[in-house]
Amino acid sequence: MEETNILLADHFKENGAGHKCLRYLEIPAQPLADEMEAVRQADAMIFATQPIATLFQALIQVTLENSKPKILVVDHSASNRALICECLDQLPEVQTIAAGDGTHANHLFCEHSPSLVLLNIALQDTDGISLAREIRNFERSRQHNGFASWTPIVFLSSVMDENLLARGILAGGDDFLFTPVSEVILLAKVRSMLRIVAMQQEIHASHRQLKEISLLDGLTNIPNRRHFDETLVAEWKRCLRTDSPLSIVISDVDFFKQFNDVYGHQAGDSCLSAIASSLNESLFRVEDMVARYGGEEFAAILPGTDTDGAHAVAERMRRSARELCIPHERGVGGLVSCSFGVASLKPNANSLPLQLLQAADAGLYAAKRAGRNQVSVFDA
Ligand code: GH3
Ligand code: MG
Ligand code: MG
Repeated sequence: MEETNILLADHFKENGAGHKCLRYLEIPAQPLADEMEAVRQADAMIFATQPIATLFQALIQVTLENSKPKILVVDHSASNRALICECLDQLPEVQTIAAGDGTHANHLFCEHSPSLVLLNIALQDTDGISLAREIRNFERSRQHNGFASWTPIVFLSSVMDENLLARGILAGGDDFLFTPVSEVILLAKVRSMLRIVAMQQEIHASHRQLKEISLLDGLTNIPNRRHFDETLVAEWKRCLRTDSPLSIVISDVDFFKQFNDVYGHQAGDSCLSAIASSLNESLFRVEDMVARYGGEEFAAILPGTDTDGAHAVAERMRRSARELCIPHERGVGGLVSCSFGVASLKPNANSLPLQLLQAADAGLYAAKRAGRNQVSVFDA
């Protein structure tokens, strides 16, 4: 389903002065830089001076309207556009938008991400084949998670020309309809294309879901080792580009074998879950992440953070795990604890992420030897 941004505002002045937002409701939740940005991105604005029931009614209405598939009709003739749109109005489950030239069509396509384009091959400022090519290039440039969307394009043409048809398909078109076209054929064709679009969306959604699952640890629900490795490579490159420091914190639960021996493996699993949550909640920046690195080991990536900052974060993580107050009769002071190794460096062309990991691991080893339940920094 297409994203819908709805801005709930208690008052708003068009010049931007003195406006104040109650809250933003976004699907999916995404922090916005500022209120004006929210106003720019919103699909609808609802004023909170209205009764709450009216507000929610309007919210539902806008969301439903926005979730309808849109069909973009592109034809230089206003009467043709009107005829096609009138015919499509027979499908209450779709919304129609229309453009008379290539520039406007391009603009509408980028703005509305329609589900289907009905495109007259003869336009005045460009030809339909070039526009189809532009649409495909735009879709490729917007690839997300390795998937580029593919919006069906059906050409409308008044001439039956095999070569033109072949060129249209090569440029990225999916089908041809010869005009004038009967309502029955147009509606049937639109239905069949929308069915393919719906199937494509289902495949994308399950691909997204699988991708998410493949990056999460099944027991603790925090990122897994694979996610950690991918993020470390990406953040390493980013810090190299921006000439900023990168820190790693590796932690390991103290005397965990004995915890399992005394309390059982299931209690061990619950303990690991609780520790994962406490470590995760100790990170305040969006770019920070903590992953399950191995059995009872966790590792955090702190981009743009130097040694002192990383030490402070590791100390916060240590306290947070300790404050869970999970009894451990053979642990440090009768409670579960973790030890932490910290390493930090500014990535350069001669260094590798492995160096940073090894240094953090050496720090962890030092923390264990020094008595556990503590943080140790190691120079990378
Ligand atoms: P140290 O303080 O030196 O780290 O001692 P330790 O006992 O924690 O270290 P050791 O490496 O000897 O033991 C780690 C234990 O963690 C052994 C293993 O059974 C347990 N463990 C690893 N993964 C899991 C898991 O998913 N669930 C449970 N319950 N235990 C796990
Ligand atoms: Mg271990
Ligand atoms: Mg351990």
